[in-house]
Amino acid sequence: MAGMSACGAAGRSVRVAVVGPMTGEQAKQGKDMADGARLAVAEWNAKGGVLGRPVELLMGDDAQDPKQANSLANKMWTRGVVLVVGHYNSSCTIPASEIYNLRHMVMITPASTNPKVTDRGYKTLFRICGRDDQQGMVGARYVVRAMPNAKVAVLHDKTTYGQGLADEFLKNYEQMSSRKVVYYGAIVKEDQDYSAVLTSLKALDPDLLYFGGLYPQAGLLVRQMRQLGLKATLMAGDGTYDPEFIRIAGANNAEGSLLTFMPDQEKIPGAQAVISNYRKRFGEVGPYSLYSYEAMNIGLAALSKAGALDGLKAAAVIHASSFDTVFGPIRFDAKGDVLESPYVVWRVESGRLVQIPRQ
Ligand code: ABU
Repeated sequence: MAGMSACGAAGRSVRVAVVGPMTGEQAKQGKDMADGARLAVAEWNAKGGVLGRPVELLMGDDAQDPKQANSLANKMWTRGVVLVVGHYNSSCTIPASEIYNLRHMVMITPASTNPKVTDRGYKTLFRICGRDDQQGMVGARYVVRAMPNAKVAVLHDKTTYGQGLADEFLKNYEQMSSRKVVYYGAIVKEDQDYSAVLTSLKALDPDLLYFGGLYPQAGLLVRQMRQLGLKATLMAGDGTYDPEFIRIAGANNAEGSLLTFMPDQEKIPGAQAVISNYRKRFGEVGPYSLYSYEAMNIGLAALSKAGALDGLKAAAVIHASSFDTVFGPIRFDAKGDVLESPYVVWRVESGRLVQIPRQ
C-alpha cells in the first residue's frame, strides 16, 4: 500500500482510498480505476477539499486476491480511511466489504458486478455499475432474438464473477428460448492452454460460446478457438470489454465477438470535459475510469453533505440523494445499486468495439 501525496498534515486530511488489482494481468483495470479516482480528488482539492480539509488519496493493490483484499481493508481502517472506491473483482469486494461494513466505512465499487455484492444489504456499501443478473439477461435476450436457431455453449472461469455471470446468461437463455445449451463447462483461469476444453467443444460445433470471465482469458480463448478451427461467435460480459481483449485475441480472431457493457461513454455530452481532462493527465479512458471518477465524487460529496467524517452519516446521504454525474443523475436503491440497468450489446467490427443499437 502506497500513500499518495499528503495534501496537508496527516490527521488533518480526509483520507480516502482506491483499491483494486494494481499489479498482475489485471493491472490495466487497476490503473484505470486509480486514475479516475486521482482526477476526482485533484478536482476536489482544487476547490478547497472536503470539510475544509485536503483530501489524501491512498492506493491499495489487492492483486486480485481475496486474502490481500481483506488485509488491505484492515490496513485502510487502521490508517483512518473513511471512503473506499473499489475493489474491481467481485471475489475481492465481497469478503473485503465484510470489513468495511463492520467498520462503517463507505465502499463504492465501480466494477464488481456479482449480485451478492449488494444483495446482503450492507448500509455503507454501494455499486455504481450494473449487475450480472442484468447483463446476463441482456446477453441472453440478444442471442434469442438475433440468433434464434443457434447452438449455444457456455463456459466460465470458475470465479465468483465468471461463473455467476455464465449462470445468469444460462438461466435467462434457457427460459427465453425454451432450448437447452449444448455444453456447460469451465476453464482453469491460471492455465494458458485451453485446448482440452476447446477440442470437446469443437465436436459439438456451437454457433455461439458464452464466456463468463475476464479479457486476459477471453482473448486467449478466442485466439485458440480460431487456431483449432472453432468458428463460434464469442459472447462475454463487461470484464471482457477492453481493447486489450482484441489485442490479445488478434483483431481477425476477435471479429464479430459480442460483449455487454454500458452505452458509449464517448457519446455522452456531459462527459466530454472530464474525458478531455483525463486524457491530458493519464491517456486513454478505460472502461472503469469514469465509473471510478464518479464513485469518488459521490463519496466525497456525501461526506461533505454529511458534515462529518462519519461513514454511516455519509451512507445515509447517499441513500437519500440524487447525484449529478457524467452519466446523468444517479440514485441508489435500498441495497446500494443504481436504479437503472446500463447494459447494451457491443460487437467487435474491423478490430474496434462498436455499440449495437438497443434491442
Ligand atoms: N465486472 C467485471 C469484473 C469484475 C468482477 O465483477 O469480478
